Amino acid sequence: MHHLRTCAAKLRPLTASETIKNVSQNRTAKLRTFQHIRCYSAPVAAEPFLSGTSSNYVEEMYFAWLENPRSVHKSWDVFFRNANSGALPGTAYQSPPPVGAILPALSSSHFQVETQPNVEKLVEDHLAVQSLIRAYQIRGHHVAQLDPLGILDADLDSSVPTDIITSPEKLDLDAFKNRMDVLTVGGFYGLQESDLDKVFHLPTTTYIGGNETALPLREIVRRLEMAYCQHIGVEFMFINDLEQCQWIREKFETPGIMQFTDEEKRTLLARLVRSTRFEEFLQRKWSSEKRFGLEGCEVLIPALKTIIDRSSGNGVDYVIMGMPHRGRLNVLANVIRKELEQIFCQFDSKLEAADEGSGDVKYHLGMYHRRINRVSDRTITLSLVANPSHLEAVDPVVQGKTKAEQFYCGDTDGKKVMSILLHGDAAFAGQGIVYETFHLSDLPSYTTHGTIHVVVNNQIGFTTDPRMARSSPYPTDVARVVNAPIFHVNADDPEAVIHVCDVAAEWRNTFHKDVVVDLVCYRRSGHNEMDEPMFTQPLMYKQIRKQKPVLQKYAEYLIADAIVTRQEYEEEIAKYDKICEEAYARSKDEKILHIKHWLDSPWPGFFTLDGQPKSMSCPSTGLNEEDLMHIGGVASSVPVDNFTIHGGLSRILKARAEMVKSRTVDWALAEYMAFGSLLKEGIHIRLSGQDVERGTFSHRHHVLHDQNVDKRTCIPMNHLWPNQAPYTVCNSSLSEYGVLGFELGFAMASPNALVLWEAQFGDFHNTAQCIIDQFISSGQAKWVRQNGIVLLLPHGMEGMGPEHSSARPERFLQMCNDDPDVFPKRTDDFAVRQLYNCNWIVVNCSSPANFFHVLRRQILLPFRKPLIAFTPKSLLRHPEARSSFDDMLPGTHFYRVISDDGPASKNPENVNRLLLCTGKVYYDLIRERKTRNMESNVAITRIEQLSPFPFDLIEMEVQKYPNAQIVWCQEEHKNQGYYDYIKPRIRTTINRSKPVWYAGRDPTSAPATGNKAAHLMELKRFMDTAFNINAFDGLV
Ligand SMILES: Cc1ncc(C[n+]2csc(CCOP(=O)(O)OP(=O)(O)O)c2C)c(N)n1
Repeated sequence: MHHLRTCAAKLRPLTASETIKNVSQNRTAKLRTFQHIRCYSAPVAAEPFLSGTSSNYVEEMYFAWLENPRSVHKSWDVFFRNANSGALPGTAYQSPPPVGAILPALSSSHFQVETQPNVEKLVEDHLAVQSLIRAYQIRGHHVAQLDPLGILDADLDSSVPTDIITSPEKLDLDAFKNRMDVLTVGGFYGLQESDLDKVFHLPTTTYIGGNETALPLREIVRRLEMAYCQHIGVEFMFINDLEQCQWIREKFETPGIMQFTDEEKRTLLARLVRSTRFEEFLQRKWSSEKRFGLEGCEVLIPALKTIIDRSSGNGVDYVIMGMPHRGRLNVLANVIRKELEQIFCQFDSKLEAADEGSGDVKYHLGMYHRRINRVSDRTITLSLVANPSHLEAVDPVVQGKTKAEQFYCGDTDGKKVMSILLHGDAAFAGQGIVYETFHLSDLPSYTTHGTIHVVVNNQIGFTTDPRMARSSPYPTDVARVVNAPIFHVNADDPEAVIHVCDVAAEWRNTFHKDVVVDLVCYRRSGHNEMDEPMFTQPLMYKQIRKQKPVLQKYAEYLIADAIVTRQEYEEEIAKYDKICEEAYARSKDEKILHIKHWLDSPWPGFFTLDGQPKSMSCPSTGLNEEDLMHIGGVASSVPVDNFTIHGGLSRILKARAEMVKSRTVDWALAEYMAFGSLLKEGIHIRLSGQDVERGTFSHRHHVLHDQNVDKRTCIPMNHLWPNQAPYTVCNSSLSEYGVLGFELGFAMASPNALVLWEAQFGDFHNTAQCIIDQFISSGQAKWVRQNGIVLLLPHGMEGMGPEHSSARPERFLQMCNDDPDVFPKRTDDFAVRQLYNCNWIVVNCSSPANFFHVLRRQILLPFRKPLIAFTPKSLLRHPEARSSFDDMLPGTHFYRVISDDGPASKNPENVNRLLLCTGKVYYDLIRERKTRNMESNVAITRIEQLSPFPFDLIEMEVQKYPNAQIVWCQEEHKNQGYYDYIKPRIRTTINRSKPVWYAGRDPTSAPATGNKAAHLMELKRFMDTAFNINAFDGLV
């Protein structure tokens, strides 16, 4: 009963997405017919034929029958035919004809089919065997011999699945015979020892038969053991695509599939020699240096090389890689092929840095190298992306860069550019960013068409045992969410590793989907070479000490098989050692460390030959009237025919048209103008984030949706100019860490693109803090790598409560590198030079025109810096937050500071208070000033560019109002917002000649009150202080 219910559940009608994705049209139609006619709620008694039958088996048979009705037993054929033609429950089954007639295929087999008078038993046994085959396919990996040390279970579970006829010591094939004893007590599926020599027909869902369509059970089990329970554990049966499952089965089940030529074996040995001897060389020369060696997973190098060789052979010409510390030097030397002397000289502490950068070369800097792949004989570019210590943080960055490189070379399906991500087992399981990155893998605007993930699963994380480090059986289980096949492999079996890597590369080439190679290995030393692992892993390390290195094992095997001689092997070692020694000698001549040689993404032609900006000026960011009008026209229309937009949107577009007519822009239109004009100049624009297409606040509407045709959309921005650059606007998954990392990577690839990430609300940026801290704010200082990414962070205290209010400007400002106590050198190019020297630019614009200019400036600057822009919410619709075309015409530019131009500025000596502020609070202040009739004695100056701080302009402002008290006004709480950043800089500007007073909310822990009345009360108090001329009397 239970079985049939499960069966019924499994044969449920497929959901729409399942049917589209997973089943061919044909099969879907049949399935639906079948589903429609069958009544699964029928009691099991209605189908006595099925009682006790494995539900999996029925499903399997059904799929096999759909593929080819002849592939199943005749009785099943009759059953499914009857069912499909509408037979009532209980009437579909017909007794099968005698065995001689029903198994014609078997008679041609060289195995003897035993006469079986009991047909029911025959059917049952076939069901059992087929269930057994499926059990191996699903659960065989749980018993595969994956741990080279033989002490841990890769799935953290020592038990053997009850339905698999096996026991853990299966490597010894002689012992295997004894294990068939298990059958004597009856296997899970009811098979007996006496069944071992019976011949069974093989279903279409297995390839173990090779050319045979039937095999004795003994042989079936042996072949299943060979395919699934040796040194490779294949996890794939969760994939709900029959074609993909069949493809994998074929790659691992086909008898003799894992065969290598002698030449391939010698290449593999030579690669292991390089990998192993490289680590040994470093150990000999720098025995007290950390190098996060690869010992215990030396096979990683041949593994990666196999993936690259095979992918290159399939047409890939650019591979972008991201990896952690473990084995990084070895990968640089032997996969990317960075000159060895350049690596060795990093160990010289006396090496002088030729350029900025913190000299963090060995474990973090990137690399870019083009060379000929000797196996495919094609040119290949390899890039290793610079990464911080923060494990896995580089994953989305690599994906973004890969996407960008694909985009720029028109590689729409990932045939030319691909990524490889390397992981440690503990980090892969523990870091949430891995999950976030996987979730980008199949999204149209984020997919890189398949990433090959390689896990260096040394079964330990720093000192932590995997049993304390994860709750999932394998460290790789996260990959299951995207239906990526996972190939676990014992890293001490190099040929198994190579086979798996070959299959992984072929998988990507065939299906363009992610795949995981889990190299189950060990770590010969501690976390680094100075670390004592026996403190915490005594037993494991006792075993490791006894462990023969994989090179030695493989060499002995090849020598015994006469594939190489001992002498050849020793010569190979001597040859590589000599290469290392010679490079070592050359490395002594390296006196200067050029970090610029370690760039993962060079921008050819953007800088001068010695890496400097081509100028130290920025042209006007203004635009001619005609272009403004044209962009405005497109922004307020639907540029395609027969396209029905929503009535509300029609009104919005109409209002835009009115604005254009009156030569004004609001925030959304200013952004449109900036984007549209850059597109004309050939600058690609990519705006990504949650709901950015419409805009969280429904102000943007960059993608129009036809109200009558499902999924018909129009992006007017792509209809602006005949030869414009493309505009990409994409709603992202609900991830900040992953998506911001991705966009940062996208922005890395080219300086000629404006890449923007918008947070839904600014406060959400902190779930991407790692990308902000480790890459955006410090990337250039650490890795000499510029990046012009723009962060749009909606910010503002609008009584919405502690969430959604603050984008935490204080955090960004605290990370700015400008010195609060030093007025920068006054030069003619002061403003641009300041930008050149800063780590990022922080702005809070108060007018649409200024926002327009700052966006355009990002591209017109002769260098790239990240831009952090706090963007408004209520100002999006504020009637006063509008700008005239006049403020955007040629000759206009971004204002770092906007001075008061009202009555106060006409008689500055009469001004007794200068209010300095930034962003939206300006509108509250001017309204209040007007209400209080203080327009002639209170001047209000806006600081639009907070960092780098406009020391020069603030100096002028202060000097202009000699009799004024200086008050910094902000709506944020005192310990938040801008005050702590602004105050010391104003003090430096005025040479500490006056106090800088504060008007705003008191310090608090939460960014805002949750009570609207309290919010308004705070605002009133703030205004009272700002406009009370005596507020600071008596205070010093
Ligand atoms: C996000 C993050 N947290 C903590 C660390 C500190 N850390 C460095 S290596 C390491 C262990 C990593 O284990 P695993 O991922 O298995 O890689 P392995 O070193 O074993 O190759 C830890 C916890 C880090 N680098 N990054």
